[in-house]
Amino acid sequence: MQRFDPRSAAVATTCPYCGVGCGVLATPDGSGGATIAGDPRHPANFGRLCSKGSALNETLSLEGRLLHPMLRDGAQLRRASWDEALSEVAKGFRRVIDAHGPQAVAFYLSGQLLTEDYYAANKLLKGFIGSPNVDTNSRLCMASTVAGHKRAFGADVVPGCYEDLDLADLIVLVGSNAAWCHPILFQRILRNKQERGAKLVVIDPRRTATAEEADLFLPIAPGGDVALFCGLLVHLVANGAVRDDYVMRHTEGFAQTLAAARAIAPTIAATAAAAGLREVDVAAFFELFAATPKTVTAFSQGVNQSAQGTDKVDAIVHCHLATGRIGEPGAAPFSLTGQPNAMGGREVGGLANQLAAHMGFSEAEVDRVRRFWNAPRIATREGLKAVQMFEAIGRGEIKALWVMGTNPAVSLPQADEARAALSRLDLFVVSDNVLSNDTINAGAHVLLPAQAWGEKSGTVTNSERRISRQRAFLPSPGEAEPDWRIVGEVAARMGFGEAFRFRSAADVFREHAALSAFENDGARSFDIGGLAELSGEAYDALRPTFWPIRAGETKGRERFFAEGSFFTADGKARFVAPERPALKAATSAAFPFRLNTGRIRDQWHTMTRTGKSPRLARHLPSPFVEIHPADAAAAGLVDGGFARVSTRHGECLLAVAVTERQRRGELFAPIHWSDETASLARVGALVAAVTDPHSGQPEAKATPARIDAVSFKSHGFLLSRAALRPPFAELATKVALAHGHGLLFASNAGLELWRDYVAALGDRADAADYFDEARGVYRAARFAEQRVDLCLFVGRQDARAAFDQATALFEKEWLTIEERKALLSGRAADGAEEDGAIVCACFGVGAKAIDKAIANGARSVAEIGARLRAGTNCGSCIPELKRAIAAARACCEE
Ligand SMILES: Nc1nc2c(c(=O)[nH]1)N[C@H]1C(S)=C(S)[C@@H](COP(=O)(O)OP(=O)(O)OC[C@H]3O[C@@H](n4cnc5c(=O)[nH]c(N)nc54)[C@H](O)[C@@H]3O)O[C@H]1N2
Ligand SMILES: Nc1nc2c(c(=O)[nH]1)N[C@H]1C(S)=C(S)[C@@H](COP(=O)(O)OP(=O)(O)OC[C@H]3O[C@@H](n4cnc5c(=O)[nH]c(N)nc54)[C@H](O)[C@@H]3O)O[C@H]1N2
Ligand code: SF4
Ligand SMILES: [Mo]
Repeated sequence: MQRFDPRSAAVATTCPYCGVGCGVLATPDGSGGATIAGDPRHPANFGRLCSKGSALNETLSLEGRLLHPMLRDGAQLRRASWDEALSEVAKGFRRVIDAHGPQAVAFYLSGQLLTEDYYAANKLLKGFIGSPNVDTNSRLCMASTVAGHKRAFGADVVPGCYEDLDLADLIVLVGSNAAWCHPILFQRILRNKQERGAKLVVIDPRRTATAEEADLFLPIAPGGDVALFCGLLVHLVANGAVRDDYVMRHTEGFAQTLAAARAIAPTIAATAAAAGLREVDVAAFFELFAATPKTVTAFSQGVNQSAQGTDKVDAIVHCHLATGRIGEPGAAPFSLTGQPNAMGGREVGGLANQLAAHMGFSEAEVDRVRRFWNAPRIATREGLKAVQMFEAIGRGEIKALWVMGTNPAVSLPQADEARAALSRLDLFVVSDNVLSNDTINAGAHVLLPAQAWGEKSGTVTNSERRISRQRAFLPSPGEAEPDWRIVGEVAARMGFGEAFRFRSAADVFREHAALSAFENDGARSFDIGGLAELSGEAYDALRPTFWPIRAGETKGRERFFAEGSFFTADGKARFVAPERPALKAATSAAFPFRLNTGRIRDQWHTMTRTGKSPRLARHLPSPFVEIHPADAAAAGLVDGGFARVSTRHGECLLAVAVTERQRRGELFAPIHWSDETASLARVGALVAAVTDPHSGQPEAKATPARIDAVSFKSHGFLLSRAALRPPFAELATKVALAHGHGLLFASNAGLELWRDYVAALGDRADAADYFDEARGVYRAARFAEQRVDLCLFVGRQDARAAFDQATALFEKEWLTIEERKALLSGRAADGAEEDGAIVCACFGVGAKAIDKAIANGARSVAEIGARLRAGTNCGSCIPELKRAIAAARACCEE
């Protein structure tokens, strides 16, 4: 944990990762780095940070950063001036518009842009170029929630706030691995459990770290959620838990929806069968829910990323509407948003089916925005949603694309096709922070350097509708510029300068706030007119604020709908009968498994930032696929071996992790690795691009797949001061180190090849080798001064344990003779602590040390914390500490 001196020049900002939106205090060190601490005054986290937030200081280096505009010259990118690059973009768009019309231009944006950036980009394309084809990675993320909210509430409003998680007596997490993905909220939930005795139910096909903390865990079959919540609605009615007064006064459509629910899940037995659950578990859940007025049901991608995501969202919402558990302290359906500004993007209208400021494409709304922007060419109909947008690019209908703040060549479903489509573009512009990612490498014509977290300045909105400032605390490097300004410069060069006269982020924000209030008589939920006249100083000093905050108001609103007043024409909420639940794509003899995809604790998306952190790399350093032991045995797969996972759309080669946490017939693979960091682990390439009919969100968690064992002659790793990429490391993953480069690999090359490779690297002055042909082992180390310069391990076994140990030695400034010997033996030096896989990222505490502490008598998380400090800072590793204690106990009892 870093020491933080509150009197020093700390800047209060917001974490750039998940939608919890934690406040961060960053104290620049004057040489490009900063000390990071949680902001005790921020209402999202009250000073706490998770492992990713705590490691932000390790992601600030300028290595790999895009610092100057670049233009493509044949196969190469060359540095260009801003003027040249911007003119190229403006001229290119103009050329495409003249030849093919404005709809041949598209922008693909991101929930990691600031609200100001998002607003400017949306205004340029929809308002002035006149193309509706603006969509965002939120289509892959929150679109089903948006559609579900709009259908049920008449507007995209989250009815509750984080405090509800502290006040609820029952928290239901559906399709959410909050322990890893919203860790600080999860800790609030655990505190409520501990201090107030709240109950936790977790509904997920996998026994996740989140599930391990649950009082009741429902290992649901993929896609079983609609049936489960239909069954719950039926149960609530049958057991008198419905609030008839609320339903009568504030809702429409209850009877039809109940009839549909009865057709889908008439009884507990039918529900259990449809959801792949045990009847006792379903009954226990229903009874708990029926009996607990203060219930929050929080949900995330297990709900949204589904071809029935909108129905899933509303099936949950229905149970809250029926019981009147909405907008009351401690009672609400609650969407946990993913990205730091997923909400801001929804507010500005960054989705293709929205225009701006929660307005759509009705004639009256188009007319209103047209007048406000003074934009005669404004788009008048919905644009193409992400998946359709990339299909249109593939067909050659969209000819110019600007990608801002997202990495679609990795994150879109059927990512190989999406990537291939990019090569058809006449003009392909990317604004990013990095010089290289899979999207840029798909052939971008123009690269525009955007300011990154710590350099940029503006606002983001978190999951509870709270607007917070991100503030710059580092100088802007190279020629990087804020995205809103880059957009404005292109607009000016296209002749729209008048509408983009923003001098600061505050200017953009004020206009956005004014539009939200423009001719808004209360019919539009999103109204921040109260912030439309903020002075520059007030904007700089803005404290986290809930929306709405209307003109004349000084305080936002925490909760909605306790008294009805929905944003529909008649003020009533809508129950909407769901379709019969079914996954879109069926499994078959060729593709008998279901591939589920998602996140791990210590990486963020495509790793352009977290991938730089050595601390975060040590938890799960390389790409893998999880499979149930029985399925593994049947397929001839072993833990630590390798497998080819294939679907109709692509294939990956992944390490095999055999685990009881996985259901039979299902696979799970994390989404983080790309061609930038690994050889064949772009999991998006496997995922089918089938989408929800209402939200257009792809079903990223249930693609039919097959898995086959693959074997390599050897496994190993290479640690080196300079980046090396041996050509015969066929399957390789880059692993961040503090003072060098790590590569975990599998290879079919013979040992001699490896020996020759090391020999060819030169200098044998201070060298040690170990060659054992019979055992298939080759190890080499080169020393310079007192430290390791290079270390190579090749062997037949899974190299992970040796890797963890060698990494620790590699990072040392000088080694003892003992340690030098230990390095090649693959065993720890006498007396030295062996780490094992890092469990506690904050203090670098490994599994081995934890097991040892338990063996020496530590019986609880607190006792482990007292001995090793593990789990005492961010708490992200507490579920794993508990698992280790339980494992030790089970082992003793055997
Ligand atoms: N560490 C980390 N945290 C993150 C991110 C990250 O990259 N890394 N990304 C952020 C973003 S953008 C997002 S959107 C959030 C996502 O946060 P989460 O939604 O919590 O994360 P996921 O791992 O995508 O999926 C959640 C769970 O849904 C389960 N699931 C799959 N299918 C079903 C189903 O049919 N029904 C149910 N009930 N569950 C199912 C999966 O097994 C998985 O455990 O995380 C945010 N936080
Ligand atoms: N199979 C499968 N696919 C998924 C998911 C899944 O669960 N399964 N989840 C989906 C979800 S929920 C999400 S949110 C997406 C995330 O997927 P992406 O958005 O593609 O992933 P990131 O790695 O966050 O990409 C962000 C890019 O923006 C850059 N960047 C960061 N900040 C800025 C900035 O301020 N300005 C600019 N111009 N660039 C910036 C980064 O360097 C990086 O290249 O993945 C989706 N894809
Ligand atoms: S929970 Fe972690 S990743 Fe999410 S905002 Fe807070 S510190 Fe950042
Ligand atoms: Mo997301």
